[in-house]
Amino acid sequence: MKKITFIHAADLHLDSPMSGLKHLPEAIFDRLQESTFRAFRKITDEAINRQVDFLIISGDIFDGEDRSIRAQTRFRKEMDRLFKHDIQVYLIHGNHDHLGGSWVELNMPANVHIFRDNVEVLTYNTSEGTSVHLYGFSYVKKHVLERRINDYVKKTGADFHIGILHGNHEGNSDHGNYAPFHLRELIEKEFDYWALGHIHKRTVLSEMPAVVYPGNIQGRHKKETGMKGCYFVSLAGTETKLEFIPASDVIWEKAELDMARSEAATFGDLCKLCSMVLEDHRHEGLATILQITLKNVSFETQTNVLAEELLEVLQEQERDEESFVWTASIQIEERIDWDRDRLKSEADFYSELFNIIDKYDDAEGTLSSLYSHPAARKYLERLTKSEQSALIKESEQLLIRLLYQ
Ligand SMILES: [Mn+2]
Repeated sequence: MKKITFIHAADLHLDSPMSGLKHLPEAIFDRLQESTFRAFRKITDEAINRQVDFLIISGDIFDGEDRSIRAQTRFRKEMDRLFKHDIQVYLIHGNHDHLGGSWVELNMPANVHIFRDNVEVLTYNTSEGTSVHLYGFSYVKKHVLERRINDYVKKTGADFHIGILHGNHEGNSDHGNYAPFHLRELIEKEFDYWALGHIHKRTVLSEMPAVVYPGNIQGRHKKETGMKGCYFVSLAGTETKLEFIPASDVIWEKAELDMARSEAATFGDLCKLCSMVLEDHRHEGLATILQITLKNVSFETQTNVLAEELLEVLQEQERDEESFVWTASIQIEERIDWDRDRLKSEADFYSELFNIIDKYDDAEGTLSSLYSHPAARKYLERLTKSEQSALIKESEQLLIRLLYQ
């Protein structure tokens, strides 16, 4: 039976600057800065150990269009290792490392096949006589907004057909709408596998045929949570097998602690409780960056002081750990132990206040002086709708607290 195996990865974003995280202790920041390289190393290790036919990388190999020398050198080192093991690499460049940028070019070994700016077909043959056609194109500029899917035309004469595409599955608004496509359009091509890139969240859009976003290989900020990696794929006859391979060296995670259900009476108790949460999130040999939310914290607690001191305790005990769980933030949600109706019956003032809060729809206007501040605006991302409503809820709680105490 005709058979091939390969690894499909995407969005390596090698040498991501991890901006906005410079406040971390040096050792932790260094670990993060190395993380994209270490994650990629795990992938090439797997390719060698499993003796795959080839590795596919579906765009955004480099984070910056200048393709830092550091990133290219480290990437080439991995390509050389694969070359020695006779493993081919098929790659396309995406919106981050598009061909229009300017960089100092390091030559890659002969096993690395880079698709150019028009969809082209490359052929791979195994020694057992199985043949594969691979289709793909690289971004010539950052913003490729045109539909490119019609340029993929099946060329007969191979046992397997694999489409490689960096683009947006239409309807996904979290990522730039580059080279958009509908799933139906991919399926109509009658390929055996679609190796997608661009969306950083791992998603299998279809299983027959397999249409796969492996996601990025290493989370780069608090919104890219969980273990990330690549897929080991085997195509045998008409059967496709997918196996996820974890690759991240640093994992971003979230934890919630419900104080209404905990026995923590003192600060010491709370520290102990949080330490247990840290242990639950420790992954041997890996690093974790954790955001903790304490829910239902009682009304009387001095929340600012609590969060600050707790954070210090939790961070201090992790400083020298190899497999650290670094608490990046402690979010405190107070217990709502007042209800609107009761307050309204106490004074008309509260009815009016709640009315204003419910009708309020100008978070952006209120925050505009912050967002136009020359120093602050560089670090701020636009608030999403749900972040805005969380902020309004928090403000309500603060107001009631100040008014009622
Ligand atoms: Mn990307």
